[in-house]
Amino acid sequence: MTNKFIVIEGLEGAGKTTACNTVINILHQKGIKDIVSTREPGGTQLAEEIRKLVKKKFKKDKLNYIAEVLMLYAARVQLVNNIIKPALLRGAWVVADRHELSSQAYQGGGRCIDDRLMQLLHDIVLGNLNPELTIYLDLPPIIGLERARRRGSLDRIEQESLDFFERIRARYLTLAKKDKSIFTVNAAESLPKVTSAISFILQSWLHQKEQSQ
Ligand code: Z5A
Repeated sequence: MTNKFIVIEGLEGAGKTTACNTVINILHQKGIKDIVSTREPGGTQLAEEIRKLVKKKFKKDKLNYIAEVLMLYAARVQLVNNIIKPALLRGAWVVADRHELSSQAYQGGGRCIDDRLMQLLHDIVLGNLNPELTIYLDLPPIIGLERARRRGSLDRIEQESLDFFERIRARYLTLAKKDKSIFTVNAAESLPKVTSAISFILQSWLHQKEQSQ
């Protein structure tokens, strides 16, 4: 069920939204029409409401990190069951702007949430649903935050310390090293270079997929 599931990952300002559009354009050029694009947290009516809560800074009620991870998985379980799984089951492609790797990096790496809770949430919410291809856009957090800052005011998570984002990046890199389905792109390069790296990875992957069928 999962072999048409592509995920784009990375820190803020890494260029994920731009990369998702590149992937979708390449799939369109291949004649693929049934493509569902998602973003996390979000992508369903309820999950979009959770997204607003996750990004909001409450003056008198600091968001507990366990509450944060539970909210993210609550949004994910809605998206997975109501959008992603039905799309994959009918044979559509799914192109996702963030998925579970974000939780592993931000909540597991950044917030230092216990591995046992992360594993439990993974098992309950995703079971054996795995993306076939993940493109991780790697860049130093200082560059990504600067890009995000240029776009407007920073949300609750974006206002965290540089240390927090360095831990997230380190976790992304560790996870990418261990998993052959994750391809790392240097997102500090210029936009045309990043786009051409993504295009190369995707075209090679699609070619290999066609050969093995
Ligand atoms: N979060 C979490 O903690 N745990 C989870 O499990 C999940 C999420 C799923 C989602 O926020 C927040 O939730 C995020 C992690 C957390 N919080 N933080 N911090 P979001 O979706 O609003 O934000 P984002 O995911 O970080 O996306 P973004 O800031 O919109 O960045 P982006 O999509 O990666 O980049 P972009 O919009 O394509 O590009 C940003 C700008 O940079 C834009 O002006 C581009 O033209 C420019 N850009 C892009 N690439 C380049 C290059 N190569 N050179 C120069 N300029 C570039």
